[in-house]
Amino acid sequence: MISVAPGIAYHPGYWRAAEQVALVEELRAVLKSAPLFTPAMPRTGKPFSVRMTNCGPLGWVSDREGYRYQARHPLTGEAWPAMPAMLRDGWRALSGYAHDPEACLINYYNGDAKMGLHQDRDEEDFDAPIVSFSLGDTAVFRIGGTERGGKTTSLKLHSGDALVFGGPARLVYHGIDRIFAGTSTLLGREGRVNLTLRRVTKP
Ligand code: MD3
Ligand code: FE
Repeated sequence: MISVAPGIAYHPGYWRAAEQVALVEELRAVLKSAPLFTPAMPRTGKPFSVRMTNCGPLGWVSDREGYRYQARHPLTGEAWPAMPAMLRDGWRALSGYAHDPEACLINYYNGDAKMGLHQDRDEEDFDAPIVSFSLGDTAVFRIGGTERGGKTTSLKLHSGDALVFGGPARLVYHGIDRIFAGTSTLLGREGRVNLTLRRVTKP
């Protein structure tokens, strides 16, 4: 484990190759019942370049009405599928938090997708960390401080890496600058999947 900054723990290669394959199999089953959707920016309705879905009791969505967590898929109206046990176990191993996650946001980046610098502040519980897992193509991840416009650093994230953001890092600005398409064969096509495990409500 590498401490990148206070509250940020980096676990390069947390998942072995065979575990990554098993995770992708679990995710294919999740996507069958909860297909990827294209979120839109609040007010403007501008589509994200990243497509998303969720598993677990709650899921994060964004549309013209705003950002929020909800119990159902915005297109199918069905409850989100259960969180795979592997992910829950990863949370238990890495989070240092006594309660299980309620949401796993699944982001899919094609080779052109990116995510602008933002804070994650739609959760009630900022005491719980956020645990992130990367699968597929390598990405350039950018991390700043808790104020917009502060200095930033970047980190390349590879398939199998885990990151934990807690305490003083829970509200840092972060984003994805670019994907290096074709750097991994894990997904059987170009692109990157990022999983973020979140506690939404206070236990
Ligand atoms: C630091 N996802 O879904 S993961 C997101 O790679 C998001 O898809 C990026 O930002 C991705 O909101 C980055 C790393 C990450 C996730 C959530 C955080 C870092 C974080 C929340 C607070 C602080
Ligand atoms: Fe985020």
